[in-house]
Amino acid sequence: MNKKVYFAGSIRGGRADAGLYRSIIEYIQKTDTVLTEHVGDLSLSVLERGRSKDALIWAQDTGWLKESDLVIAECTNPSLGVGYELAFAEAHGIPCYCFYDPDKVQLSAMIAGDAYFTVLPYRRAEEIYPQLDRILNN
Ligand code: 6K6
Repeated sequence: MNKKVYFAGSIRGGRADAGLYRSIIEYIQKTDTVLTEHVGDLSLSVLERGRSKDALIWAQDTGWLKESDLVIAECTNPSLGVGYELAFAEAHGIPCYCFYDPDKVQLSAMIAGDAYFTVLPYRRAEEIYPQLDRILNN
């Protein structure tokens, strides 16, 4: 269907799940466009960057959010940036789907308690892909 998907996953919040992010991104890319492929980059540097660089990242990411058809977030690894992106997407009326593993984390009440978000718990990564098919209408 070639939807524009904004995939959100932790960067400075921690990269423990980066391999899963990459697998999800590659799966979505079989049928649709992922605007944020770098989130699944296993070599991504999470070193501190200057404020001017951060301003460019914010401008680029909020621009991509505004043009996206939907947001898919992997929320198991808590991330301020992912929480911000979800709130930003909600403010712009963009549908948001939030995956997380309840055996690893208690999802923030600010996500779990907001009926705007479609929250999708999973216990094995394989459970994510059929859900993606449903979300993307494939
Ligand atoms: C990109 C490639 C190499 O280095 C970078 C610089 N960092 C970021 N680039 C693009 N988006 C970013 C970057 N840092 C955070 N984000 C956005 O915030 C992503 O879209 C993630 O979904 C989210 C992660 O937030 P933190 O708070 O975990 O960093």
